[in-house]
Amino acid sequence: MSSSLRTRVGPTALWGMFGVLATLVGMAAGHLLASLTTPAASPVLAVGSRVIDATPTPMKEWAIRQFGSADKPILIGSVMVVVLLLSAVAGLLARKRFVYGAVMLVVLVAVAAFAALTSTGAKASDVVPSLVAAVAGVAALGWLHRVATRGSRSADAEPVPGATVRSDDPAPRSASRRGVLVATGVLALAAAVMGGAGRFITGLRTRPEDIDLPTAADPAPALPTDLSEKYPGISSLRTSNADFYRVDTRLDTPILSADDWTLTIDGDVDQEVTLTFDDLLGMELIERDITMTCVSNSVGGKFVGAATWLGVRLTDVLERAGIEGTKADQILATDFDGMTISTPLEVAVDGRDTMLVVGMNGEPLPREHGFPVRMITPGLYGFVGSCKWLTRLTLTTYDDAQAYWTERDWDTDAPIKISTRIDTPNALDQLDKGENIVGGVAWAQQKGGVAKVQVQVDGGGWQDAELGPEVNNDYWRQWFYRWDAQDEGQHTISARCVDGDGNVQTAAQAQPFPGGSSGIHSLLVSVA
Ligand SMILES: Nc1nc2c(c(=O)[nH]1)N[C@H]1C(S)=C(S)[C@@H](COP(=O)(O)O)O[C@H]1N2
Ligand SMILES: [Mo]
Repeated sequence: MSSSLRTRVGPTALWGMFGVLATLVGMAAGHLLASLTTPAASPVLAVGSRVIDATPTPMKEWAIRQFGSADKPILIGSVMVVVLLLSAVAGLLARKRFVYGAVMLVVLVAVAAFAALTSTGAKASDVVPSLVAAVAGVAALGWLHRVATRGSRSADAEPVPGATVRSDDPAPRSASRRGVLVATGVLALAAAVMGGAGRFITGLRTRPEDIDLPTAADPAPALPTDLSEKYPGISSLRTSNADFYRVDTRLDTPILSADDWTLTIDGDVDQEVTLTFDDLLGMELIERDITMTCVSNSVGGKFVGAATWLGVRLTDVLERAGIEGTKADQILATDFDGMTISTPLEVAVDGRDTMLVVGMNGEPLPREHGFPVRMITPGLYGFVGSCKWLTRLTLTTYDDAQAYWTERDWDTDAPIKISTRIDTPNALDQLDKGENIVGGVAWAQQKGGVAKVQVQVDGGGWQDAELGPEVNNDYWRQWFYRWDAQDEGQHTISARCVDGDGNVQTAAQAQPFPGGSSGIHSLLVSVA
C-alpha cells in the first residue's frame, strides 16, 4: 500500500473527528444522566462552572462588561473548543493504538469528574455522570476504531511484499467506508438525541407555568400610568419577565421541581425547620413592587429591573425557627447546588419587606429568576440579598461561614447606590434642532426614594426634570426633561438624582468592585 493511498483513505482529519465524536457521545450520555439526577454534575457544566469559579474577579467583571449576559455561552464555548481539540488528539492517538486514545478520553473525563466532585455542595454520586460519559465515550471510540480498521486488518493478512504497512497503524479502506459512515451517523444521532432528551424530559416534569399560585393577602396597589406610553424611549415602569436582566454564576438554567423543593432554616435558631412549597404557599402572601439591581451594573447599565414580586415575608419564616436569642449576624442562603449568598441579618429584618419570592409580575417565578423560590432584599444588591433557587437559610456569623462573593472580597453589606440612567436619547444619536425629550429612570431604594432628577447640558447648570408617577421608595422612578436644543453640533447630556433624604448622587466614579458603581451617566449627542 502506498503512502498516498493511506492518506487518501485514512486522513488525520478522520481520526480527529472520531475522537471528537466519541467525546460528544460521552458528554451527551453524561448530560442525559445528570439532567435526570443532578444537572450540575453534567461533565461539561462541571468543568465550565469550575472555570467560572477560578476566574479572577477582574477578569469576570471584564467578561460581563464585554459580553453582557452572553458571558456564559462564550465561556461554555471556550471550554468546549479546548475539550474538542483534546478529543481530536485522543482520536489521533487511537489511530496509533486504540488503548492510547481510550486512555486520553478517560483522562479528559477524569478532569470533569474531579470538577464535579470538588464543586460546592457536590455529592459522591455526582461522579456517576462522568463515569457514564467515560464508558460511552470509550465504547464509541472502540466502535469507530473497529469499523475503520476492519478493512486494513484483512489487508494486513496478506501484505504486499515491500509495502510499508504496520498493523498498529490502521487506515480505513474502501471496504470499511460504509461501516464508518454508518457508525458515524448512528453515533452523531445518539449524541444529539441523548443531549436533548434529558433536559426535555425534566423540563416537562416541572414546568413553572403548571403552578397555581394563590393571590396575595396583602397585594401591591395597581401601578400608576406608565410614562413610557407617552415617551416610548423611557424604560417601562415595570420590566417584563422576558426583559428582566439575568445575572448568576450558572452556565445552565436550573430545572427544579416545586414538588420536590424544600427550604431548611438552620444554624443558630431555636429549632431547625423544613418547609415544603405548599407550606410556603399556606403562609400569608404579600406582593411588593421592588427594583432589583446588580452590583456589576455600571453607571447607565442594563443590570437593573423593576417588577412586582409575590411571596412570603422572610421574618414570618424566620419566626417559625425562632431567632430571638440568636448570635448570628448573617443569613447564609444556599441554592440547590451549594452556591451561597449572604445577607446581613440586621439589615434583612430591619422592617423592610425582605421576601421569599414565588411569583414575578403575576406569573410563577421563571426558571432563570430562581424557580421555585428566591429571596429578594429590597435596597441591597442581588449578590447580597437575592439568592435564586433557594433551599437553605442558615443563621450564622461572618466569622464562621463565608458566602461565595465574600470569599472573593466583595462587600458583605452592599446597599444599592442611588443612580440615574438616561434611556433616551441614545449615545451618539443625531437629534433635530428644537425640543427633544431626554428621559430615563432613577432609583434610590431605602433612601427615601427619588425626590428629584436633574439634567445638565454641556456642563451648565443642573435643571430639574419632571418626575413620573411615584410607586414606592423601593421602586425606580421614571423622569423626563424637555431639552430645547438650539445650537448645532455635539452636546453632552448628564443626569443625576437627589434622594428623599436630600443626598445628591455623587459624581465620584467607582467601579462595581467591591460595593457597586457610582458616578454620573453622561452621553454625547449631536444636533443638526
Ligand atoms: N443561586 C444564585 N442566586 C443568585 C445569583 C447566583 O449566581 N446564584 N446571582 C445573584 C446576583 S449577582 C444578582 S444581581 C441577582 C440577579 O437576579 P436575576 O437574574 O433574577 O435578575 O441574583 C442573585 N442571586
Ligand atoms: Mo449581581
